Amino acid sequence: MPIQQVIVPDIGGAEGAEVIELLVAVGDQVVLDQSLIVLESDKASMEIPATVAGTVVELLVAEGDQLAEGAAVAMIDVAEQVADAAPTPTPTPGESEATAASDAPSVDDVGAEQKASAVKEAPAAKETPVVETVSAASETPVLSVEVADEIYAGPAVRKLARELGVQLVRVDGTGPQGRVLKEDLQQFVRKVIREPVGAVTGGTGIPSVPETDFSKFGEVEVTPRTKLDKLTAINMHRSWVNVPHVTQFDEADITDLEEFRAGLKAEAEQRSTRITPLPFLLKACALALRDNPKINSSLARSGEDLVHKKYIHIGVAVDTPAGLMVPVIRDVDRKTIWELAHEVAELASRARDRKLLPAEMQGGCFTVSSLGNIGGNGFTPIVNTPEVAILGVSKTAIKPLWNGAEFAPRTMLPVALSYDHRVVNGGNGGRFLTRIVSLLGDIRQLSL
Ligand code: CAO
Repeated sequence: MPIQQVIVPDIGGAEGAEVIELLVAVGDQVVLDQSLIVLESDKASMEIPATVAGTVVELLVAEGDQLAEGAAVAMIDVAEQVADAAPTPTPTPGESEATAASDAPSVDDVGAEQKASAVKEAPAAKETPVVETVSAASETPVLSVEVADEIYAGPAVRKLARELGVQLVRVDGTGPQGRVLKEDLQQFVRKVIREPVGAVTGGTGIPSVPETDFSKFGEVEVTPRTKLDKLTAINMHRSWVNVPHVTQFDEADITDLEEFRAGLKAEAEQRSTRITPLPFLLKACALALRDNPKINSSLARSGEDLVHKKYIHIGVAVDTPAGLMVPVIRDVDRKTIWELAHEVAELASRARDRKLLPAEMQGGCFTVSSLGNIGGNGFTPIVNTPEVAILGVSKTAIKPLWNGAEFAPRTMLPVALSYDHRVVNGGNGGRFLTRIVSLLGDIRQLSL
């Protein structure tokens, strides 16, 4: 019978990939595509498959060897009857190790047993591709999987999965045809370890995003994220996955406010400050919070109670070179527009210089995120938990507004209110936003 050499195929240019595991020994029978060895480069681990079915007559590598594309791996005495039965796609044969008894057989073990018999009855495998099958009809399932589900993974990965107690059905495979690779398993375990206990209470959980090697597609540069960026990401993610968000949109006619503000410029200079629409917005929010106490509350952790705050502290999102910071202005309802203007400028400047104290970023009841100076006509801000609502402010535009007799040019400010729908219902949100719009449209009310 002809003897054929198996070589390392194209492994994406990896040089010096190390042999970390031998999956077969001399004398073993192998089927087409059965993994022979596992290579690990600095980027990935990969299993090198048999290119023919037959008997391994010589292994040309040892653990620890460094291989590149074209290196000889093994000599296989080709067995015609097995080669004929070679299944496609990528089979994952189970051998003795895959069927090793465990106290509680897992879905993987069940599949491995099925494959072990598939190897023995190789000719029949042509009709039935040799892949792991999790079936509701299986006699010893440990997962309540309702549908048949194919799992592709090599023996080394299966062995590791068994050692770690991971059911492969739960791991997203990123290899060819969804094959589960060693790094998929590692990624899965890392994710599970990071997940807070009890985070997933139902449904299917949050599927992970597979890792992408962007350098495969072009030049890339990797830079470390700032601590602040990473913290913001954690907070955003926490809010996004815990809070059912609803966002309502409106526009405030701030023509009169803008006229009034223009008239304050000289006084602002005298006071060595600037006056933007933001202090007016803060004041309007404070009054609207006072009138709508539900928006000024937080959900108790148990979910049983609402915590009503008798104070009105508002956070202001500040865009800084290091990332997003949210200093909190205390007792906004008791401060004048000048005091608020001064405090916003002072806190924003210290945020940009990274001079804020932790206490100055705590205790907020509500947040205002103004992108007005940057642009856009609307966005959906993410609630800054444990607060229950946030106001997103966009750029003003002059628009024609019907005044009952004619269209008149008015300065319109787009506002968007996102809220936690576990606490705030549409009526609460609608009344609150309408109040803000009405206060901004009639600045006389702001002083009341
Ligand atoms: N429409 C049009 N112009 C606006 C505006 C609006 N809605 N809001 C502010 N402006 C104007 C200001 O009036 C000012 O112009 P003048 O000096 O001519 O009056 C100019 O834009 C610059 O304002 P500013 O940004 O310096 O001051 P501010 O009080 O409006 O905002 C601050 C302060 C700290 C909120 C802001 O600088 C900032 O960092 N915004 C970004 C917030 C952010 O990133 N949010 C997203 C969070 S989620 O990723």
